[in-house]
Amino acid sequence: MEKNSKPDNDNAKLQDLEKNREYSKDQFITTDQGVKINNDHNTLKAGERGPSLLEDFIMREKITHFDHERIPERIVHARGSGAHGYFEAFGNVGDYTKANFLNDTTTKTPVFVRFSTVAGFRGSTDLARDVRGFAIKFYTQEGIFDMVGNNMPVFFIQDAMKFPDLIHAVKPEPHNEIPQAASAHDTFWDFISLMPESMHMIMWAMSDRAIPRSLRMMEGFGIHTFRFINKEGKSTFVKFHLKPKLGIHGVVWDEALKISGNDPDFHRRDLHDAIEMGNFPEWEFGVQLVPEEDEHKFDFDLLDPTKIIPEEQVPVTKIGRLVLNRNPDNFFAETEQVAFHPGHVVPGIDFTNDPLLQGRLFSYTDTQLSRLGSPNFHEIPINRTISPMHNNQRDGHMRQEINVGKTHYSPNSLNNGYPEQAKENEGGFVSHYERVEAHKVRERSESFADHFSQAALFFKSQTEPEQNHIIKALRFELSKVETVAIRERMVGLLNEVDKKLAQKVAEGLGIEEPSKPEKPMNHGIGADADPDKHEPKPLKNYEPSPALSMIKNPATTDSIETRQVAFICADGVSEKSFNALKKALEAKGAMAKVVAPHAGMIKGDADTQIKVDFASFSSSSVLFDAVYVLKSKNNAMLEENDNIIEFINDAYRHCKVIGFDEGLDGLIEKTTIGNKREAGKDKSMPGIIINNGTAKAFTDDFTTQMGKHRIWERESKISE
Ligand code: HDE
Repeated sequence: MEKNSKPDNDNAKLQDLEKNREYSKDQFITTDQGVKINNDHNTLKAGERGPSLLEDFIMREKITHFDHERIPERIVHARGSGAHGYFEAFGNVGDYTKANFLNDTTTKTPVFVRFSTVAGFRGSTDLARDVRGFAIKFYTQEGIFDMVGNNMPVFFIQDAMKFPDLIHAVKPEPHNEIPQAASAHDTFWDFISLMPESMHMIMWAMSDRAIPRSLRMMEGFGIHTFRFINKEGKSTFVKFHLKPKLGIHGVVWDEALKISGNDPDFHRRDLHDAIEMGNFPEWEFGVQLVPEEDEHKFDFDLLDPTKIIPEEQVPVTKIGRLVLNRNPDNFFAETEQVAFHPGHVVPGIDFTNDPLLQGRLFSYTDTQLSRLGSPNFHEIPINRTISPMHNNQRDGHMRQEINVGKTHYSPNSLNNGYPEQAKENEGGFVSHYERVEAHKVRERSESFADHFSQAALFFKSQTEPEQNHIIKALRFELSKVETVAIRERMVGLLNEVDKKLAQKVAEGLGIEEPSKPEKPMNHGIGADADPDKHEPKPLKNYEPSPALSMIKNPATTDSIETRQVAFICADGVSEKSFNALKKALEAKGAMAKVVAPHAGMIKGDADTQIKVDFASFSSSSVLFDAVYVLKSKNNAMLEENDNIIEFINDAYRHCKVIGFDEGLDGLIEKTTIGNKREAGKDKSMPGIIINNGTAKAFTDDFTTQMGKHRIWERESKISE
């Protein structure tokens, strides 16, 4: 769809937004008051070289507006990217929920989705090692439902009271505001090392899930257990899941660091470009359902947000499809001003007593009041419901609505009692009829005390390369911690999860042996940090769960759709080679991008002009999924180019598939591949494919190997 064009589909929210869209094509520039401006470039002055005049309302208006353009960024999840789309229900959950949008298969529900990192500021890198927010606003006919989730199914803490502490600890340190968008520093690990309940989440946060290849290749989770409520008022516990069509993929850490330098907007660009190209990101929306009667059948508490329900135990039922098919027209108006809230629910969905969720139910409206500045933030176009909205709330900063009539209270007789309350059978929201009888206590339930069993389950469910990545991530992070006691405490906690893991991390940190943690909660420092009375429970020995591994995950496919391959070419490039792989990639939905020693155009060996997408001096292989080096009449041009040699070396190090045309031995010799080959260290050279002229064999091999995403067997041969 052409940018700025009017919505051409039946998306009711996009049409609603149309009332607020402004198109300047063929228009004069005016002041905010609509007066046409004759000269917008020069201040009104007393003489060409004289002082500026206060009467210049045009200049004053322009500068004043500019002075006030910024609003506070989100306290967490400040860095984000959004897109419009729709949700389509499969219509198979009618027995469990009366929510219309989950049952009506004839209506596409408009959505706006915002992905985010958590810790970094608004301008920070997309590739930070961090949790990703995955927040969906469903504009349903019955009001707005927000699923404000993450790309990991558990959280660091069990009670909302600790959230400010967690966030203070992970954000840049207060004395020097360092480091940006990174958890690798003392305060974060100090807090974590005193917080055994965070160990399960730490496993996820140190895994490759924290460095996604693309926002389009992440799972999404609602985390907390919610409730579905059906027409009879019966409640079923529910966990929300989103499974990406393109599988779940990450990058490697060294790559993430380099992407941050090469293109800090990597994820934002990828999402934007994919949608512009018509490669619409897609997820299946699924639920795990647990009958209310089974609440206590698990050996963990369903209300504990540091626990998953293993998918092997309760399978995910797919109930719909989420597609993102339009970029926002204006980042600030839409992606920045969108306001999510886990408390935005519609009839058929309700809360549980998860103490983290309960705290969130307070926090999100509260935060919008300072971020967006007014209780009228629901009137901002992106936040406005498409269902009818009437109530007796009035006034406040920037009120848009003009409420007609003289009653704004209830009960009233002057307006015949309107707006009137809706009975349950008229669609009125009625909270679940849950019986609660208890003492008021500031305590954590004993059923929340098993902090290590699911952390161990996660670790043991990973494949070997994935386990190694967790070990390396922990080594990296903890090596940046300056206080040795914190490192030691962390190793002690890891030892409670998995001995091998702790041992390996300890080796990297030069710690001789992981010692039994000196009960971190009762340790000298922060002795009364946690008034939790319950001793952590002993480890349970669970069977591994393949659904927890990205590599073994049933949602991971070998599709190479939308993947980008760098074609390294010089003038005189073999057009036969070029066209053969390009065609094979395109047939599988992947793309060839030309990287050459200079920008502009290069000439093929049959004199075709080929557009260069990236000059080697302003690009890097970390921005691509695989590399193909093509022979040309002038191979020396590549051999002598250090950028190209580094390009190939990085692709090798990051375990990517690399194809070479035959006859490029001179170049190969100059790369790591040449060194390893020479030294006989890497005879089999997995993922290094030589094109000896049999086009089909080469292209088949190349695309099949790319489908593996990374050639992990190579990793063990790379020393760090
Ligand atoms: Fe949030 N969180 N959060 N959070 N959260 C915010 O709301 C908060 C938590 C999540 O793209 C804030 O509008 C508390 C869990 C996402 O705009 C704030 C607690 C999960 C986003 C807030 C949590 C999330 C936020 C900041 C502990 C995963 C970004 C700006 C009880 C299920 C939404 C804002 C977007 C944003 C509070 C924990 C997800 C301050 C108090 C658990 C995806 O209200």
